[in-house]
Amino acid sequence: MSQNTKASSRYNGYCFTKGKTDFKHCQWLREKLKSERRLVVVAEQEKKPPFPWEERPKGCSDVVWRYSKNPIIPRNAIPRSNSIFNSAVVPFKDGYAGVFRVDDKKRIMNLHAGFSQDGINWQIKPDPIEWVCDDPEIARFEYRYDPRVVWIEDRYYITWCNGYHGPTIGMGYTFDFQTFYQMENAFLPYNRNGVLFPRKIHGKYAMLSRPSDRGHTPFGDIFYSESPDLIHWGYHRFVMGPRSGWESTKIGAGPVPIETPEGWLMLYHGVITHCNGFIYSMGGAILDLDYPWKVIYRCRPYLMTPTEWYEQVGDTPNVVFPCAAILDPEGKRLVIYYGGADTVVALAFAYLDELVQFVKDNSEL
Ligand code: BMA
Repeated sequence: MSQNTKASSRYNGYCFTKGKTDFKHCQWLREKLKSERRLVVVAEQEKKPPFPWEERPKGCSDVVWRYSKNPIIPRNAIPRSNSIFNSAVVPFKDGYAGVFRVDDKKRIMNLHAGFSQDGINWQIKPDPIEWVCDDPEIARFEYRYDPRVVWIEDRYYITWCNGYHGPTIGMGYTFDFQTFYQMENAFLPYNRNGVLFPRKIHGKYAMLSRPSDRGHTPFGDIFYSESPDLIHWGYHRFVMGPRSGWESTKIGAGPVPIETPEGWLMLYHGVITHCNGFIYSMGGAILDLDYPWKVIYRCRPYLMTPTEWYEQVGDTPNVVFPCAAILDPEGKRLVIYYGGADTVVALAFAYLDELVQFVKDNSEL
């Protein structure tokens, strides 16, 4: 991957100095590019895409609020889809790109690439991603779902729940959202909700995951693991587990953790078992920047629970399942992409500083 593309993508929204939510590092990068006479690239970077955003509605006091035109992606957005949900997007070139969970009309779960100018109106490719992979054992398809996407160093990495004799964490990467390369599965089955951190920690790649079972898993804790090469994983550490109320059955990491001065903001899903089944809500915690298995704050109330028709009615009622969050170029506004009722994709918004403060003010460890 060329330095040019690397620089451009870093500038486009995922760039922080250690422990600070600002863009000083990017400023530095910009100056460096200028001095290296790669001004064309800098000019390109300045074509910032519109940020998907809507202000908090009047009278609403929630720290996270929903987009008034939700859902943004209906279940039938492409001819083959039964449902499109639990999907991940990132800033890309002068717009956005993403990897979408599409369950087709045979009810096969697979991943599709998609593109958008504004982060709200999406064109999803009609056919699933075909992965380039040298090893037929790994390339063999069972199912793929619940992707996360993150820019690390020089490319976009994708993690997802991959069928390999049961669910485990599949991994791959792309430079351009056209050609996708599949890597080794990160862990043994059974595991779900593999979420990479956006930078190395102590010189190692880092991932959150949720060991599980073959079925609808009535348990689940979040663990942290490290790797020198994104293939061999170890140094496994317990992060946190379920606790009473809305997160009493199981929990799992959601979007890629967001680096803030207070620590890594981890949005996650928590599940309670009701008479009618599971209810999936979204919660928030802040993890230590250097030792992310140490939980510094954990918000006691949920941040969002299914209350709207597109969260309560669908193939699986009562599901809010966040898989991506993008911070605006100023590091202030956050847009969260989540699946509604295992059927559609929806948006929610928050101010990062308010959200961090809310998690702190309402924290119980
Ligand atoms: C989990 C996963 C998610 C899904 C959720 C609610 O186990 O299968 O894809 O959104 O259940 O059904």
